Amino acid sequence: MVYLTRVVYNARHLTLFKLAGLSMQTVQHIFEQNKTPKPLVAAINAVLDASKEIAFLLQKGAMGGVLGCADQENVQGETQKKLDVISNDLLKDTLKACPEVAGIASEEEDFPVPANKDGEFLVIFDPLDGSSNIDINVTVGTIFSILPSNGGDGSDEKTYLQSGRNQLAAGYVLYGPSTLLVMTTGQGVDIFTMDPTTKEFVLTDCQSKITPSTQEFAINMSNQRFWAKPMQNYVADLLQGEEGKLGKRYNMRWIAAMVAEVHRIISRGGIFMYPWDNRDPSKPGKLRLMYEGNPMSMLVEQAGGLSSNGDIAIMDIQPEKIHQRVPVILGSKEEVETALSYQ
Ligand code: AFP
Repeated sequence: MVYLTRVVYNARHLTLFKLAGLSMQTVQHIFEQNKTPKPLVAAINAVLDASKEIAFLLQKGAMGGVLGCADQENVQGETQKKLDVISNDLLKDTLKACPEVAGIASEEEDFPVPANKDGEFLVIFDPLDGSSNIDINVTVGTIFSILPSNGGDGSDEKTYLQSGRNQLAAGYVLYGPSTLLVMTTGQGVDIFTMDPTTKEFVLTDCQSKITPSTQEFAINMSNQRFWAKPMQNYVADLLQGEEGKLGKRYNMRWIAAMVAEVHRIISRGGIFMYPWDNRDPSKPGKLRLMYEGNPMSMLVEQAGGLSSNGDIAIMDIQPEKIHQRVPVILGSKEEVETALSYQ
């Protein structure tokens, strides 16, 4: 009976795809179509293999015994969730086993980890972004960025300190009601949905574009008093709606997972901000440049949006440290331009 339901469901699923003008193209078809170099495909596939395991563990939830805290902190002093540690280990082990990968850097690793001496790529990732959402069964995601190793040693932090413009691929796997892969190799942004029966990522939206204007913003309003004056003024004008100088009514969203906020913006437009604030002078913003700011900026720019630290494009920043923090303003082009006009 279950089998029959599945057959009927899959037949209907295929029909829907045909109706939408999309054939059942897997991510591997798209790699071939885009002529993505084979070594890069191997590195991306390693990330995808690990992410499928992570998706499986997340689906098991409390039954898998993986919820809750790990009784340890990462290099940034944040309490790690068990799934932060497990996801990091899954990605680390899978990437180390991939000969094309020279080294990895992760939010959950104090220092870069060398992998293979002749590897062509450095893979930088946030294994589980938005991990405070895990225990409440809300969306989280794996964010990744792939840089050339330039023959460098995967253990040397300096080899990783390349601007976001050097990224060869960037993307995220979103673990929500469905598991999605949103990725770019510099030829636009494609969205794939993981078929729960075959575990294949199937193309469900190609060449996604962010609408240039929006009436939706995302910011953690509880930090308002810590922001710089220009950001306070901009958000005050957003709140004024049609009665203020921006002349339109805005809605607000906050999921506490950048990966989900960026996905909403790619899907229907919006602006996301985690601006500079004065809570801790050693942290100019909460988000991390190398594994949050840069990969998300590549996706946003490839989808026609803008991404800035309030001063310059995030991908133009020359990184100084692997765990460097960065203020972030990104999303619909016109709205980001408006926000930047206040700075
Ligand atoms: P965690 O992965 O540690 O939960 O942090 C998520 C995040 O880096 C980013 O994804 C969110 O946009 C932001 O932090 C949420 O921060 P708040 O705690 O201020 O809501």
